Amino acid sequence: MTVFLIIVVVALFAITVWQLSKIYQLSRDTKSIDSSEIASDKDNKTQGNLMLAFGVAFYLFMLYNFWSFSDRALPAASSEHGAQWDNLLLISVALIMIVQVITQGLLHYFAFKYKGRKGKKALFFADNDKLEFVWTIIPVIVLSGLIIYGLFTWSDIMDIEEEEDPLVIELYAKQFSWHARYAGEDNVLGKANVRFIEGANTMGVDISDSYAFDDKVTAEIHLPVNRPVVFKMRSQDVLHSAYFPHFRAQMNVVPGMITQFGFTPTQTTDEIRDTEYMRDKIARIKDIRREENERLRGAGEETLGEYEEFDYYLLCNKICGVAHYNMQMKVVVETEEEFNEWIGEQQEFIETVKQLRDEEGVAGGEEVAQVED
Ligand SMILES: [Cu+2]
Repeated sequence: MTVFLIIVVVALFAITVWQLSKIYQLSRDTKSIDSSEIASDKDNKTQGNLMLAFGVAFYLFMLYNFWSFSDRALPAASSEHGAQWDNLLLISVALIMIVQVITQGLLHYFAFKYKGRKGKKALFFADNDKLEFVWTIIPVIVLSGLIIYGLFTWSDIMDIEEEEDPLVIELYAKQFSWHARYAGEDNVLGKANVRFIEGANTMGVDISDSYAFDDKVTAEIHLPVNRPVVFKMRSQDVLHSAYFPHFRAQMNVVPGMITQFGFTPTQTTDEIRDTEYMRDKIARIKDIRREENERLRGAGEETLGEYEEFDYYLLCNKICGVAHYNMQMKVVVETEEEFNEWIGEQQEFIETVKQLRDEEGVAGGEEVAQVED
């Protein structure tokens, strides 16, 4: 790689020297200019037509992409703030599109219309205050509007109101998996630090902190619908990013600090499975799988399993290493009763503490027993 870069740098340097020497030569002797290097009317016409053709092709390609890939877009948000986020994105993209279509369109059209012609001179004027005012003030107003709107939306989304009694869950990231820790009955997470990682205590929870005893470490995230949830995120090793696409939530997970993001899920897993969008999508995935399986069977290779149903997922959205793509955790949004039933079945961290103390043979049993009462 380094050798390749050195070769590229040397080559670029050689080209620069060659070009410079050419310019030097041209500037010294105007009579020596080869007339084949000066654009003729025919060249200009070709270039002008190409510019117009490229502009048209560009927009046709854009329309084609909208047409054929719009069904790949995410479905309506499954969280309370998601609609706000979608609106912000839609308005930003719409504005960018309008400006883009106008400016790019004019660029190509003008390049075609005002192509060079023999004897034709460009109009020269040094400056135009009115024009400069217009092209400065319009972007200023539009961008300020967008930024202020974005800031309000951001603070609305990031503001977690404690009085809404959010469910507290820790997300613990490491190469290449997620773990979740529910704060338990007291809804307060026990302290944790990577230095405490030992045996079954894979998340480094402080086993001397009594707040940790009722915490529950789980392999899936279950969320009761319509209840605010706050995720407190820690990383064991490198930078990860907790990404819940269907809830429009994403936050970096940074080693050495706790980051957080809160949202309120508004649609249960069962409800989203029952939407038209999801039924179409699943049918499409099943079709692709069926074709692929037929191909694999024909080639005598092992087939893929049957695709079952849609599930929400927590993904990692930072390229954190070789198995980054596989860093995911299932998220189930369910009714409060279903959630209570599920969380009731999860093991409390006190069990892990007991196990660790048994293994160590440390005389900590009494203290643990007290906390249990
Ligand atoms: Cu990751």
